Amino acid sequence: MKIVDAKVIICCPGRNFVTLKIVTEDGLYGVGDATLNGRELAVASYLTDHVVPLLIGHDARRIEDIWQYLYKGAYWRRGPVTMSAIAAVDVALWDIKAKSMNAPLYQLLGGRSREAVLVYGHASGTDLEKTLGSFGHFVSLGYKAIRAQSGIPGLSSTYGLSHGAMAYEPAEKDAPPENQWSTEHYMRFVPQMFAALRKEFGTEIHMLHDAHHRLTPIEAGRVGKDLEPYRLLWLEDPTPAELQEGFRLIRQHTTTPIAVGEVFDTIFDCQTLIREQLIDYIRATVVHTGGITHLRKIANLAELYQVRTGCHGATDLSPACMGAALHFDLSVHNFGIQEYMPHTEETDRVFPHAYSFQDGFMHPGDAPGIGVDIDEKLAAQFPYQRAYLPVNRKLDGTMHSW
Ligand code: EZ4
Ligand code: CO
Repeated sequence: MKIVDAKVIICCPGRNFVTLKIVTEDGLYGVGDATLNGRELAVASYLTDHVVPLLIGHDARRIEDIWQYLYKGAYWRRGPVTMSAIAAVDVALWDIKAKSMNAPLYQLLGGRSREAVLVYGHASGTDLEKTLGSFGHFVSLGYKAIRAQSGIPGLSSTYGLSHGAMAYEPAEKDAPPENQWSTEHYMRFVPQMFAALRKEFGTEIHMLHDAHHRLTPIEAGRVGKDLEPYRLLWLEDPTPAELQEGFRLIRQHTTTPIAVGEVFDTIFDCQTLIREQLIDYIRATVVHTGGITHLRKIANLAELYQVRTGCHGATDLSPACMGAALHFDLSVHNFGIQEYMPHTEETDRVFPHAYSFQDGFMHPGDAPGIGVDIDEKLAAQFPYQRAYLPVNRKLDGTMHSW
């Protein structure tokens, strides 16, 4: 089953997506997401200029071998650009293989381990009252787990807040927007927010929170301790994880479960975190971590240490990534939860898909392959638009992370 063609499709149906489509000699094709928010064209070039020419003539069935060929063959290992490009090839090949067997991908991954995939939605508001209202909206839609983010008194703007009722898009056109940050203001406010949420919505619903890498380890220990009474499902990205040892300090101070890894690109980024049981959920995802092939290895390592998966699933991950992630989630034994933010209606039209949401759970559907396609003609009507994630500055102007 020789690969005869491969092409990169860049489109912006509300936000930018990079998609790889691989075609075989029998006319079967597969798609894979290659979107890297704010650096999209670097991955597109990596694929078009350096990967596509190598793929032509390869046997599409040799998924593991092609993965190793691209990873080891590049000489320059790891990094988000490389690993997103490899992920796109990997997912397109899994899509092709599953289609060739007329089976949904999860059947090739060992079959389903559960009925459906628990997802969490995103409540947010510019102040506490609006966040409570948004949380109630997600409860009414049937969500069983909800992340809460809020504007913070004393700060003019905060990362991670949605501009509409449902769609959430952190990147903005042309140049990075600037947000304000003060750890002191944040640390005073967050426990109050969860006290109010638990008071209004009770103990049954799962609550999550994302600190977006903005705390030092000891500050994160304090936040985790202050949030213990509110029993979060997780506190996400408490501190930047380049320093994996930093999480030891957090663990010494709190039993609030910790999730990290949406910016990771290989198993090497999380091996200390997992082996030392410094985290509870690993957020590495299909598109930024080398595809299904590599993510399964991370999940298998995590299983040994009772760490569960919690894949990143923001809107900058395309429906092709969401489809692949749901097959992974349904099949992998140590699944925990999947992030879900619905895409815009234009995005859903450009990427017809078999997956669905019902009552707080998702299912990848039973269409052969990953169950996600791309309408190339429609995609061509939405050309690329430069956009960047925001930066964060402290009140005195110093750059802060996110
Ligand atoms: O900042 O997807 O948990 N979700 C997040 C997201 C990420 C964006 C980055 O592109 O933190 O909002
Ligand atoms: Co996050």
